[in-house]
Amino acid sequence: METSAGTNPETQAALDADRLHQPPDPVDDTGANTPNMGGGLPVIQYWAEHTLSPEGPKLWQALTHKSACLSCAWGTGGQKGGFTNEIGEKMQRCMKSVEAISAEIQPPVPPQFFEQHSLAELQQLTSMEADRLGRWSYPVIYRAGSSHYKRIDWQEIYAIAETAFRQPPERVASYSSGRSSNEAAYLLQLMMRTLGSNNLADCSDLCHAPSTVGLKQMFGSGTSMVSLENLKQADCVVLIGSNAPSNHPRLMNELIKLRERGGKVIVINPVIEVGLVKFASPAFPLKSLLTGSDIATLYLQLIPGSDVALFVGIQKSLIEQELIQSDYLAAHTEGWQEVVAYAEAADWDTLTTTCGIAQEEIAAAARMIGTSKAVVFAWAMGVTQHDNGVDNVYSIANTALLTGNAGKPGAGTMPIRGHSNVQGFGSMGVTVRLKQEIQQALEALLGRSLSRVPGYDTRALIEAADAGQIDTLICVGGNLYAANPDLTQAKRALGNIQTIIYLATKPNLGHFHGLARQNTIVIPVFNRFENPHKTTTESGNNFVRLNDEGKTHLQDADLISEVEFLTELAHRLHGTYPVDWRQLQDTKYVRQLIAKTIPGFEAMATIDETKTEFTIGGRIFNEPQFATPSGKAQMFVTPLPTLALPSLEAFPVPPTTQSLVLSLITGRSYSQHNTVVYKPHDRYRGMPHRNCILMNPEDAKRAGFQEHQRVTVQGDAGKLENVEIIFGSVRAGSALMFYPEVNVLFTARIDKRCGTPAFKRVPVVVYA
Ligand SMILES: Nc1nc2c(c(=O)[nH]1)N[C@H]1C(S)=C(S)[C@@H](COP(=O)(O)OP(=O)(O)OC[C@H]3O[C@@H](n4cnc5c(=O)[nH]c(N)nc54)[C@H](O)[C@@H]3O)O[C@H]1N2
Ligand SMILES: Nc1nc2c(c(=O)[nH]1)N[C@H]1C(S)=C(S)[C@@H](COP(=O)(O)OP(=O)(O)OC[C@H]3O[C@@H](n4cnc5c(=O)[nH]c(N)nc54)[C@H](O)[C@@H]3O)O[C@H]1N2
Ligand code: SF4
Ligand SMILES: [Mo]
Repeated sequence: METSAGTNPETQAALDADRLHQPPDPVDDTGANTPNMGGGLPVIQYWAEHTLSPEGPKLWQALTHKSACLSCAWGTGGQKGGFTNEIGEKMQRCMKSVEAISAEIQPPVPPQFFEQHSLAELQQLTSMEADRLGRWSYPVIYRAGSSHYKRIDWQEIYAIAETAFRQPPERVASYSSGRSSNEAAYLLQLMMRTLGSNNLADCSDLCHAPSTVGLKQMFGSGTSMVSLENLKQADCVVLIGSNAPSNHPRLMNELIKLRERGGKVIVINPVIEVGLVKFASPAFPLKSLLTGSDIATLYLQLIPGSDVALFVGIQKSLIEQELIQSDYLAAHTEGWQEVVAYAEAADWDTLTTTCGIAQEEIAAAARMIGTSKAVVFAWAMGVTQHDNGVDNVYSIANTALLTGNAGKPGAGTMPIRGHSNVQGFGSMGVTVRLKQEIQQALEALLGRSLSRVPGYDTRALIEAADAGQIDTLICVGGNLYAANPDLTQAKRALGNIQTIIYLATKPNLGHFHGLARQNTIVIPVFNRFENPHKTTTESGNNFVRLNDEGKTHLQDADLISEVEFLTELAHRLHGTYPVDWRQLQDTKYVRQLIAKTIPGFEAMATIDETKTEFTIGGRIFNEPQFATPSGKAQMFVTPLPTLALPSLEAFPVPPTTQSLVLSLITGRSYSQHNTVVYKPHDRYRGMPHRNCILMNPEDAKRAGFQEHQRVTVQGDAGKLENVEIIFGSVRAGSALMFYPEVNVLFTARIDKRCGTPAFKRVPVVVYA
């Protein structure tokens, strides 16, 4: 096994002896043979090997449990069975779901483990090794000055937590990641806001916040306006900055079906992702599995960070080809004149050199969009993780509006959301941008106003902690440490916080590196299919799932549900104000409270009886009547980005003959879930281990590098050494590496309107 951080041999031996739960590897580990399509037989092989292995029965139990898939926000599973999508179609579970469940059904971390392994040893672990330690199954504490994590009992946990949360509300904060339930999310924000704190940082700050902010301003609603039914009526999909074959595999079924009915797919991505060219879906065993289905009709391999220039170019071409819908614009939008004027005035040379796409190709894309009947614009992190992420979103939605593709069936804007319940967290009020309606409802519940002190989003939280302004932090899931840019700062910042409480299912790097100044507590929690009570979640398409209660496979374990922990802590802090917190341990009452205070969730009040999963009201627009005060969509001019990279002199590198400044895309391999690595290699991109840089062969040639040469990659915050060069189809001038490891390299710029870091265009120098 390749380990980039170089685990010391002793730790490695101890860990191996303890049991590294390593499921059989279905694919070629060398990464040498890259497939010519995404999906395909390796996926079936993975399914077969896992479901027939000793873990098989547990896996099937989880797969068939009536709950939403843990992995992505496409939202497969729920009351109609684990394999069913939102409109009742079967066979919708993908391999990523199996991957996620396999990690959850690992054996527990053994009872004596933390006595035998010091923190120093644990800090040597890679992400994958940390995950493979097993499931957290009893609570532990790390006290400053100690060498080991130690078991702790519940009385002491509550005593420490209660004291910690009695600090001034501005100095208390939470962070959350979108895997927990709506009920846990709702309780978290209610507990925090009752304390007087708005510090509700969430992983969405690092993710789709630009979509939420941009779409809310334009349409009055920050989520997708497209339902799954609607997507089925589209005859064109523009897929921007998304690696859906890996991160939202079931979206690929929809693209295959769209192509089969004669529709078109325009892919906009600086990397040629093999699965976006051709994808073989197990859902179409005869038609597609062996030969693969064509996905992209047109693939625009733009320069990273230049999406605004490309979309203004498309707008300009739509105007030139007389394909804009002036009647629609006049009737249903505001601000369109400025957007049209800006595109008209833009200079073709500037547009094409900024985005690196020829005018003819831009014109072809415009023609496809302008002549299709119903176009869906879908996007993910390639759009949002930039310092102009909100502009990217505006420019896409402007293009939708110019062609009348918002507010009709089969068309609209569709951010492809990340974590399986990240959108639910936002809906429940876990956000620093609380909707006014929710604020009013909560103020009525509390009988007083909420604090007006603005809350810290994720980056602001790290900055505040770095400045010594945070005493207490509760993390409901996630890996705050490794998800952030500049890991040195993240570690230092967390180290300034007196008390950190992590609620988690599995160990991750954050539990060993993100340590508090005084006490770090890790509380083991049930996952979605194990909770002793019902929960709900929300998909990226605004569909609310009801998840049945379940059981854990962990024997003699001391786990708690997130809901139980949060209500007990809130009870100790707030008594019975403004609600009887302990009564809320029956989650039915939380759902009733949600129905009363969260707009669009009225059906939640009776979901326990009706078992009817539902689409949230007021979000899917089938008519061009939007949720803005005027009912019209608001359009905004999007300034073109300036994409110059710093020169070599800006980096602290030794004099060298061979070097190259590149813009680095950081993202996910085909075998990881965010900061959690499942397999070291990425077979679809031909990267045999984590410590690789995917580079354009022309760039390499220019700097005199060979493939497989080992180089140093240096950013403004740190460097990674011994990085192997792998040639791939990445746009010249850019390169790709994997997070979380790559987060040591840089301090990211952020888009100030939403706090989201520019993870996708990181200036680095590569040198021999
Ligand atoms: N299996 C699996 N599923 C997941 C996750 C996971 O880690 N593993 N994570 C979940 C989460 S939280 C999220 S947010 C999503 C992430 O899903 P994605 O957004 O698909 O994930 P990324 O790996 O960040 O890939 C972003 C894509 O954007 C492209 N890109 C980079 N820069 C640019 C640019 O400037 N412009 C354009 N147009 N494209 C660009 C990259 O080449 C890449 O193909 O997936 C969710 N689902
Ligand atoms: N360089 C770079 N950095 C990035 C990104 C990037 O593309 N590039 N992407 C960003 C994005 S889009 C995101 S969303 C963030 C992700 O950031 P996070 O959401 O903070 O990180 P995850 O790795 O998803 O968190 C995984 C951990 O969640 C815990 N967990 C899993 N299920 C549950 C549960 O049911 N309950 C509880 N309590 N805990 C659970 C487990 O302990 C697991 O180890 O990373 C961001 N960071
Ligand atoms: S597409 Fe997403 S939600 Fe559906 S099964 Fe796959 S990982 Fe789960
Ligand atoms: Mo995300």
